[in-house]
Amino acid sequence: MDRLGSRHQVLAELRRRQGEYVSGEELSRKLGLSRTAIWKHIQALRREGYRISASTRRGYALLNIPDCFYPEEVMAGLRTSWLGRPFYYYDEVGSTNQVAKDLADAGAPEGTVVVAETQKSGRGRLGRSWFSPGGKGIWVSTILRPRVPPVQLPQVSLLAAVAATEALEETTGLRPGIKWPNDLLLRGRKLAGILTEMRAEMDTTQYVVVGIGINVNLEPGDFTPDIQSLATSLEVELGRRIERLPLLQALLYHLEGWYERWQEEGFAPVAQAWRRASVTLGRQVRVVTPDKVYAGRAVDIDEEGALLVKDEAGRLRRFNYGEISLR
Ligand code: BTX
Repeated sequence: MDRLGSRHQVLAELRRRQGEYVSGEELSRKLGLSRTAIWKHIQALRREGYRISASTRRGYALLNIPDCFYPEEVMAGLRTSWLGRPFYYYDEVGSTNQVAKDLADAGAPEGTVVVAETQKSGRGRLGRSWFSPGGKGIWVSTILRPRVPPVQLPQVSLLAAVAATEALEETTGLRPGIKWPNDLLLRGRKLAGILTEMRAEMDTTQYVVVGIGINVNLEPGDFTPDIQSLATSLEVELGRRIERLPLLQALLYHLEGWYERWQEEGFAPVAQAWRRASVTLGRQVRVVTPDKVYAGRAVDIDEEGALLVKDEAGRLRRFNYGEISLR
């Protein structure tokens, strides 16, 4: 057994009996390791942020696991059947979407997930950037290989927004509104964003990378001045720290569920859930496209996920992508 493997075994044993003391002798016997080796593993785990009590008489007890996305912690409570396998965890990357795209280009399977504590050049849509400070949010990308033609791919962004809303509601009780196509807002401020990037040829989809960023434990002073008045976080809204691990696990669970449902039943159920969570429909909006700005009332999304906007003259326009502001 290599060093990392035996450290995982020590952790697994302590986790199985979390809060209880397990004697060094018992661990040593069960895992076939010397008492000194066990002590070294305990020290390494403590350096990673695990709170472990050590008593000469009683042994070791796991008191607390760190709020990090260590693969063994994510896997321990993951309710998905395929999403999250394999799971890549980084302390720091440029962009998890870029890492996921490189992996997908190299043949990584559907279900691959990439998570980082910090992104140095996190990306937003249309060449914008996404502020992703260390340990304060969920910065995650997933590789999906849907069996649909590329025209249907914008629907993946909408289903991801629905999944994220449900995961947030399940773990925090908050229910963000979705601004078309996939911004999650609380009190009109951006809590989370979604960036989907794809590789497709003619009418075949190779892969879609769904990148989701959720502001979890950012405090007001953490935001950069340019986004301070536009952005929010769960901590700001709830006035307390939120554990990120169960939220990531819920996010992957709901994303897998909605993705499977979409593949089996098509877009209709996604559209229905999206409409319920939408803060866009029924509102006066301005749609900014590269060549023009259109004003009108957002009336619906169509069967492909495009936004339908009716102007004052009663003309209906359809937008596949673009940027809207709510008025
Ligand atoms: P977006 O283009 O809708 O939003 C980007 C805009 O939002 C920025 O121009 C800025 O005004 C504002 N902004 C930047 N950072 C934040 C933040 N942390 N909270 C609120 N507002 C912010 C939304 O793009 C898509 C974001 C996807 C982010 C994920 S994180 C994991 C994955 N990897 C990656 O590089 N991007 C995705």
